[in-house]
Amino acid sequence: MSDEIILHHYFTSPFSEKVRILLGIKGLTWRSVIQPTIMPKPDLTPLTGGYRRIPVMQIGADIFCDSAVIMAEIERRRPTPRVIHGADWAFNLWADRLFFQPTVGIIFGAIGHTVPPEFIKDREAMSGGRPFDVAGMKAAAEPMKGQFRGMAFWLERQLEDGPAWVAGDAPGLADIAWYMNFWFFRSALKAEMTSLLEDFPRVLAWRERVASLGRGSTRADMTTAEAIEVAKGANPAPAEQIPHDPKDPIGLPAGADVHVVADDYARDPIAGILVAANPERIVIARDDPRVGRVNVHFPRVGFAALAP
Ligand SMILES: N[C@@H](CCC(=O)N[C@@H](CS)C(=O)NCC(=O)O)C(=O)O
Repeated sequence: MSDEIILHHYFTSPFSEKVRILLGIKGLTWRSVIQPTIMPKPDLTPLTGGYRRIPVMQIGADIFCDSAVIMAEIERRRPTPRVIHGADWAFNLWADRLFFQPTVGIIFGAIGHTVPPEFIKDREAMSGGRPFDVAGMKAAAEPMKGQFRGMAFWLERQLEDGPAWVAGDAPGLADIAWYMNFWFFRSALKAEMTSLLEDFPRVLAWRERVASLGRGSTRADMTTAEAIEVAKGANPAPAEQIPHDPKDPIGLPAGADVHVVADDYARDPIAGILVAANPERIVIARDDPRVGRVNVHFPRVGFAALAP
């Protein structure tokens, strides 16, 4: 079935956990494709045109790169129950970047010395050569715990005043965004997280509420090779479904050759033909000998499209 949701991910990926929770809140069924945690990813990059991060969602020959556009597409396809309200995206970006920094610092400060050299090499290459500085992360771990605790305290206060969920009476993207960091921290360092937050009872109870939302149901797992076959046998969704905004500051018409680049890390340019750019996303079309024609979707915020 070419409209199945196929999630390319791996279990320890916090950005994938966001998507898995959204699938759970929506009660959706999805197929799970496990991708490698380091390069090469020979059955992922033909789909994405070189984008290597995780998660990636595939629906037929439409490929969604980055958890933000993945969640936007899931919400578009399955609007009820409503999970995303506009301003939630601000929480999401903050949690992906500013809240994620102390989380990563605490985790790798504690376990950095156990990380295999090939992982270190891969992540250094992904970040444009920035050293994976185990000693530096170790030294920064305690200050980072202070940052994490300070941000968790905002949530404790929020839950004191308000309903059970971060932004209202039902679980929403704000919960998903905040939760990702608690999930990642706890998966690596459960005792440390519990001790850091033991006097934040509302946060701990909320964490359990989010954890029990489920992760949707997975039909049978799919191999990476099967996912390639699905793309090959499908056509991208018609372009009319994704309006091109002529006012988009990209300043290029649909049909122009472009390179799409992330503005943070893993900045390898993804080449394609512009299908649409609008305030929500950038979509390019690509042809690949193994998968044929695919449309690759990126979130607008966090990515640029440049003339090659
Ligand atoms: N902004 C991206 C970030 C994705 C990201 O950094 N994912 C991590 C895994 S959680 C990753 O791709 N690491 C490198 C890799 O797995 O190859 C998103 O929201 O999806």
